[in-house]
Amino acid sequence: MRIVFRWYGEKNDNITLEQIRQIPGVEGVVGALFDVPVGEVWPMDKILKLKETVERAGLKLEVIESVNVHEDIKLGLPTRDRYIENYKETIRNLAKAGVKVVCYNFMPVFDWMRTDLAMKLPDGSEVLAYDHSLIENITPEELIKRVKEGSQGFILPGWEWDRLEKLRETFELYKSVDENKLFENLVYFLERVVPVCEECGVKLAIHPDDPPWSIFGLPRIVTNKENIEKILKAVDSPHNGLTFCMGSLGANPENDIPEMIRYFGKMGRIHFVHLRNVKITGPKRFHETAHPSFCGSHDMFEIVKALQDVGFDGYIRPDHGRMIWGEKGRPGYGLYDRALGITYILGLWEATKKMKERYC
Ligand code: DNO
Repeated sequence: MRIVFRWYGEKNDNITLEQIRQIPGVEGVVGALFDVPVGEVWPMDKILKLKETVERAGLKLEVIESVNVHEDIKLGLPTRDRYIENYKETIRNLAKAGVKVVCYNFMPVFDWMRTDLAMKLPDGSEVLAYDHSLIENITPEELIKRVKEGSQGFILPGWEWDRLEKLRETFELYKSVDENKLFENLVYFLERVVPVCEECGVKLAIHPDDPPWSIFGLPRIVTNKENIEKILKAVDSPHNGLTFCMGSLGANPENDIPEMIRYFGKMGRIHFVHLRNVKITGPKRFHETAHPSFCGSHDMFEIVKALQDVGFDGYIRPDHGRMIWGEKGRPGYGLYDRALGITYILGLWEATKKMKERYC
């Protein structure tokens, strides 16, 4: 297991590489270029500059999150081929710079979705929260406004405001794309991109839909074991893998997280893991919490044990944390609670590993 930490770059993050370097166990950062428009090729010079900056701080840049997929690819429009060619070129460039895993998602219009970016917990900390009943009563425009106001001026991953301005048009186009069509469009994309990944040694890792159900009537297809298996088998290559985001999948109590880890882990298809806890408080209603089991609805011991049992040796990062100790920053991506998350994960990892070595 290799621990990495998401970092938004010198201009976009209030957390420094020097701070990240001091968190025990962290080997590298999960980075991205945020100034390249979605669909365009990531230029080699910009990738190399990011790599140099990261390496100068004694860290590695082996995981990218995300190279976002252009909406025309998800919609299956005739223009998609141009964007797929660009995607392939980006993968080649990233491989040349030593990147091993590329995380992406295939969620229509919106990336991750929350209805509150700063819900207060009784201890005074703030977390991201979701309540589906609120989504049912507001328009997508109102929701975007809410998220923008809660962003505190930070770029939020996957929420490109200019792209979201064309909302009406995009929703119109999605009227003819149901789950089957979206799946076909994903397979079309994978059939063309995975061979390039095989050639240059990059592992593609799809991120589950967050939350794992349809919102505003849009199709979502990376939501449970059955759907994920279908995607992995449609293009049956180890380079067509998964970012196992347990918080996303874990918002639906029907997803048995340790079992899914065992299943996809044994297939060798989990390349990247996001660990965080959520507290499910009702149907399609949850809020995020600190990482430990007693804070949320998930047994983190069982989850780490499942990773240990399948011999997981890929990358793992703490996912969203709370805002604590007066820290101001990008919602979900503060320094302190994610660092606490890492030490907790390290503790569980050491314990499950030694138990296995000594008692099994
Ligand atoms: C949110 C993140 C997502 C994730 C993308 C991957 O905080 O987990 O934005 O990076 O869905 O493409």
